Amino acid sequence: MSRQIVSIVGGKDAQAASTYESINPARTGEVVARVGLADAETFAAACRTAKEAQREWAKVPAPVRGRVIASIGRLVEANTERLARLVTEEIGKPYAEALGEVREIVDTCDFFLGEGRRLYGQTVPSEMPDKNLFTFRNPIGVAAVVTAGNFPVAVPSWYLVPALLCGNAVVWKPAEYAAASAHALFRLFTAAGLPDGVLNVVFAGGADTFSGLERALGEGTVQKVGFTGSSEVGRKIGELTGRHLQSACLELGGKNPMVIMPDADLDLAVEGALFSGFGTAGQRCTSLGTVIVHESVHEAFVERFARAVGAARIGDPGQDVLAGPLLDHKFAERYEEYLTWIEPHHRVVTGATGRITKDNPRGGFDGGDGLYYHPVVVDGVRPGDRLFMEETFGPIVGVTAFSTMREALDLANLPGYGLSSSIYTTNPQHAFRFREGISAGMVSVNNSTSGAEAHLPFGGNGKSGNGSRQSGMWVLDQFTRWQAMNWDHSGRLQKAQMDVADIVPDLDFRLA
Ligand code: UN1
Repeated sequence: MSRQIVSIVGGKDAQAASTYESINPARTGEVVARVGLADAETFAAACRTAKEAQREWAKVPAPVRGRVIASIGRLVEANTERLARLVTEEIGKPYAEALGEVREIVDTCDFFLGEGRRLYGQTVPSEMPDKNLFTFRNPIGVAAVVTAGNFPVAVPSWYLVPALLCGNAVVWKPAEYAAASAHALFRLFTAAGLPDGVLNVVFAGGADTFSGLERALGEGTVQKVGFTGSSEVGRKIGELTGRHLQSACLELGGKNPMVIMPDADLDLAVEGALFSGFGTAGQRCTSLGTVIVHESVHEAFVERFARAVGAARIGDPGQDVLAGPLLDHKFAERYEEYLTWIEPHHRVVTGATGRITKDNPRGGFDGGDGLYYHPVVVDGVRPGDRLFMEETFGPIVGVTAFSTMREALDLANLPGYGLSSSIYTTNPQHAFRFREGISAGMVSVNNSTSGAEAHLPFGGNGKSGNGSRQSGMWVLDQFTRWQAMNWDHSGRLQKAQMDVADIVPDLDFRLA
């Protein structure tokens, strides 16, 4: 049975200008939800509503806001299976991973419910007597949050939970193709008792969202933009916010490298590459892009990796599979374009490529009408190749060889992204050299490029972002602004830098 959903602004259903059908990518004939899409004005109006609501929400003591976050965590936990099943149905994420995704929301709530009793400011000594200095974290106001649908509930919670805890209101624009999952999460948040207008959800197309955001920034109703998506759109959002002297928290693409040293445990590396590259059908921003393997173990690695990929289960995401279908038609089309980047000097070591169909099956699996694709490993990629340089969201991994650590690092950094990375080695010196030299915001040692824990700083450099970090205590700097206060109780005007006591040292003193 398909759902009908629309945007919710100030606690009320908002007008839709058009309808979008969110489908089940494992059975494309099935409509999961009919989604009413709003126009730019509705987006801007939601930001005005949020601005109004934020004034009162900021007055709620932070520990009480923390209790609301605690309730959100409990509600999500109590609805784990339903929410995970919906995620599987709507974007084809294998159920075990969908459960993990829901767990990530609970973890985020667990972390931030306590932050309600901290949100520490500082007391700082003054350079003058009878004067006290303090710092306070103030909420920023309204955050407009635009999220992708590959993590339709966990990644949004990384923005929503800390933003709300810090006393901000939020206008959230989820991906249309994951709208039902987003709508369910929205309802769990509001069931925790958030006042109307503090959290609003607006379903809208990209162009309407952009012009709605432009209008809202012009009206002064948005003080922070959170965006998870492509580097191309991230650049535009960065430009737009910059023009309005606002900053964006950008979590963009990745071309995440995995370096395999000659001393690595090769079987462990194969297992890591398999999950990094083809778990979630390669559709994480942290998915593996290129394996950079030492020439002495290159052949052995490629042979074992191809074998592991061949044995992996692709299929119904409700079953125990490594990967299900691609997220949506748009992603399938884009992925087919990436396959055209395979060049004559490349060697596909995994057999068939393209969509899994009756004429192009994977063993006994013909894919039905699902958006299933063969996992592909391409050996021999090199600098300059599009496959080597650009993000290829989907189940395709490149392999290249190196001889020295310096060369491995140069290859790993060359594409200019900098989100996640991984090294397989048994030598601590290699691990630390790699950490120092890699441009990525996140480094794994003997582990997958994906699967960051919810309380470490998450974010990238270069084409992967603008240096912003989500998660843990680090994200507090995105959703609060520091305010410095000084209080002089001396009863006279003491001038900073001028009325300061001076203790005169004897700088000519030397030990005999
Ligand atoms: C994303 O794909 O946008 O680290 C986020 C990971 C997950 C989050 C991925 N915890 O792979």
